[in-house]
Amino acid sequence: MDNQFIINEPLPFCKGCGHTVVSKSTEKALQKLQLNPRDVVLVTDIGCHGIIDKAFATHTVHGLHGRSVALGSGISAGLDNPDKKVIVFVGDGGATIGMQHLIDASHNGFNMTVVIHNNMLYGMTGGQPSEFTPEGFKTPTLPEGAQHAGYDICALASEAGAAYVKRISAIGDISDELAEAFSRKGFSLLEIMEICPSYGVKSNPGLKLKQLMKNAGLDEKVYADKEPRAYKTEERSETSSLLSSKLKIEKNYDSKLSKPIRMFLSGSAGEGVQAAAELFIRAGMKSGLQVTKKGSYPVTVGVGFSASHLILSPDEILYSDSPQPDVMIVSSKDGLSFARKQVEKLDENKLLFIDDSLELPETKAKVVSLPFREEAGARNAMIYALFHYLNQSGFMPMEALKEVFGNSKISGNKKLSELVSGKF
Ligand SMILES: Cc1ncc(C[n+]2csc(CCOP(=O)(O)OP(=O)(O)O)c2C)c(N)n1
Ligand code: SF4
Repeated sequence: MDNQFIINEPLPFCKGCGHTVVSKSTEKALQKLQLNPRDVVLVTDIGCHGIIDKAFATHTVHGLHGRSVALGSGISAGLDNPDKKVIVFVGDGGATIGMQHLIDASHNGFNMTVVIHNNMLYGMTGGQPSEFTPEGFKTPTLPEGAQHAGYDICALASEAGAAYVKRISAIGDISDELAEAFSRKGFSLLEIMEICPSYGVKSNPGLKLKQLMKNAGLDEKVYADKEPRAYKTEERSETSSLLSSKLKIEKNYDSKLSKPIRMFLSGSAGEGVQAAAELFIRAGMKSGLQVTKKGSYPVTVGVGFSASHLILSPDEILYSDSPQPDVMIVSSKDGLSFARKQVEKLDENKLLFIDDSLELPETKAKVVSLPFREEAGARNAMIYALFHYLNQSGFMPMEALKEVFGNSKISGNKKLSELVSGKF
């Protein structure tokens, strides 16, 4: 069904959570506006409300805590397309953390709707107060109740220049209110008040949402309804696409690949794993393949493991993760401790290239154990292992990899260059 927006039920929230009301009403509102899921970008934040993105058939982007508004602003500015709808979901926790983004987005008039799920506490982490927690409202970590009033985000966003701002409560069907906000041009914001059944209700027994809003002066009303200040970027026509450098890669070779290959490369930070992965997929592109690359490394850059998930495919790649790699290449101790579990799960149809200095975990995979580090040096072990893998698999021409290697900085390493031209 073209206008089905929620494709995974039951929804992932606790019983009675207002987030369910918002999600279901969002689907209904989008249906009322006759939007196609492909024309909607739903940007979610960290928090309970954010786990909904798995259920939505729209485009979805899951941001860091407090950054969904910034991401939505960038998407809206980059799209600059009135036929596409950018919707941002954020909690009161995320709105607290990313307050400046909210104020800036209101001020700049980005074309999007922000839906604040204000349950007056940080739900996902067990009920800490946010800067939206009203005076006297108790939470599990603040049993004496908040000392002063929380932010009135509706007043702040209106003051900053938002075109449309309204506060409502998550009771009953709120699809009309959501549809109204979604249909506005420029920046619109809907603050939806809820009490989290798991932490808010338990900490404030008997408290009714409407009564609480009344006492706190959180009126259910329209705060701003004015001409949009639509964001326009002057540089747009002169700025080249972020992908343009990649798009210049021309196909000069043919690949024999008939089905996708999923690869998992795992080594150490500072040992050229990402650079090697990049060269390999460039060679893939030169051979007419579709490719994806996803890097994984610890938050502290430059230490520990560095891993890269690659897919090379003769056809379009619709899912870019590679939970079950066909080939794993492990080039260092850090890489092995990160990838060990995955190595142990490999079956007899999979291939493992591993440096021969490493202790071999139990695995059913076919193993190729060679002295990559000793022969090419730690810094070049991964690219050297990739040359070996291509030599064995032959799914694309060695010349493609040699060409991208030759044009890269890595080929400046004399020892490696001699090894590559001597062996392959
Ligand atoms: C920058 C940052 N700080 C803290 C956390 C930990 N954290 C994860 S979810 C969460 C609470 C989310 O609360 P809220 O945004 O109000 O959403 P809700 O869970 O109530 O829907 C926190 C603090 C984090 N992920 N990132
Ligand atoms: S913890 Fe609270 S906010 Fe999170 S899903 Fe449960 S009821 Fe909703």
